[in-house]
Amino acid sequence: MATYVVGDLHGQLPLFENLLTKINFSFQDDRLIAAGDVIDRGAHVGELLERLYDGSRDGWFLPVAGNHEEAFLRLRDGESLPFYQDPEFGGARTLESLSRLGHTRSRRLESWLRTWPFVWSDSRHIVVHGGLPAVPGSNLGDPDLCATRISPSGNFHECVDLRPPNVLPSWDGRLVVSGHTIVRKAKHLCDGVIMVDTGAYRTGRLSAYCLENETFHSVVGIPC
Ligand SMILES: [Mn+2]
Repeated sequence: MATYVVGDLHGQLPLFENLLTKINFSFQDDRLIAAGDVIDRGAHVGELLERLYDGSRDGWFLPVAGNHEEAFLRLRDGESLPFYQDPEFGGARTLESLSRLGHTRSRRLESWLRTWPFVWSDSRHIVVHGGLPAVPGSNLGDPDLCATRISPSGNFHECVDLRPPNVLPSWDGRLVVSGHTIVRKAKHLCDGVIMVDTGAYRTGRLSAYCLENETFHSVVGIPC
């Protein structure tokens, strides 16, 4: 059994399929965790979500929410988020893609997105999109603060918004694996923190980290 954490997918279904092939992913025995930002920017958001929705029902896929999922759900709740459909943020791609799926399927996916947690963890690892909010007065993070701590900007939960140098190791020594900030190569940021987002939507490089083997994997292709 292997558990992989994949960086920000942003609708990159072909790259995702290539990655599964490259790591010889077993849908029976392995698990894959997405470190948030599965939606927006890419051309295949709806199809990718459907693939992952099936994967979660079959038990091999586990999601963690990113700032893009948080923004999408707030928009759906009627908030005015002018930045959401900016080309840079890429939300129009998600709205178009979901509308192509039709009302029933897109509502089912939206309901599922509402269940995504901010953190996945086990006894040795913590997966979060941005980083762990800092324990007051220290330079260590605490996953228990993820559900409540809001960014100073007021826009997002802090855990989906943090970037280096504010991506901190956990106070309890568990390894933190995060996305959100694009790195050229998936790597250790420092002791206790791994970054896996290699910016697939624009670089064509999609990366993952295997928790059990402590190995990095990536594929390179054409982003869509
Ligand atoms: Mn992000």
